Amino acid sequence: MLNLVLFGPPGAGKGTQSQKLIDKYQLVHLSTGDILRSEIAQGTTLGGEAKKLMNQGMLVPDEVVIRMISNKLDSNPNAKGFIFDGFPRTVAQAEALDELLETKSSSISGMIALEVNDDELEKRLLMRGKQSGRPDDANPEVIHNRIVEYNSKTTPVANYYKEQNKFTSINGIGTIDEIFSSIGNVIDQF
Ligand code: B4P
Repeated sequence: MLNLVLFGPPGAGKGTQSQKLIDKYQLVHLSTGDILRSEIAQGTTLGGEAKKLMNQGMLVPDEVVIRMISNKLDSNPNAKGFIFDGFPRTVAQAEALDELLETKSSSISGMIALEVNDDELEKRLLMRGKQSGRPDDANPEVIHNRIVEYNSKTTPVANYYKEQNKFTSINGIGTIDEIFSSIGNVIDQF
């Protein structure tokens, strides 16, 4: 099984690259951001709670996203593998993911981190905010909060995978196809 963690700050291009990766490798795409936005759109209780936090640029509680991922793993028993996009975002989520995969006699193949500087991130997210109307992309203060959350809670997740020799970082600036090709080169080494 190919189980890939796509990592990087908000706006690094995880969602963009995931779309291309699922086509090429026939993996199941698990984006916690997409699942949460779908809960919000459906007006569920979980969506209502998540909306308040997401609109401030804060992370949703670990137990909520871990339960969501656990359900998705259970509902795809015949998957060739998974792309974890935007998850894990904390060390507790990374530990829980290892435990969930172990119960399925599987494990993470590797983490690929997209490196993009803060100025470029802000530019991309504000641009998307104008086109998509995503409230967390429309406001520079919220974008700043997301980057702060990333630096304090999510960056340590990279060390978790470095300690397991499963971490590779690549340049996330360039054309979408150039970055996709760099990711493919890393996957070929797994
Ligand atoms: P996410 O939905 O995961 O989104 P993201 O980090 O904003 O974006 P991503 O990196 O996928 O960027 P994209 O490809 O779209 O998170 C949203 C919120 O959900 C979080 O803030 C948090 O509140 C909550 N959440 C989600 N998961 C959670 C978890 N596990 N635990 C707790 N809370 C969680 O690209 C962005 C833009 O850049 C696009 O407009 C794209 O067109 C552009 N772009 C992409 N590649 C480019 C390139 N090479 N050059 C130029 N532009 C590019």
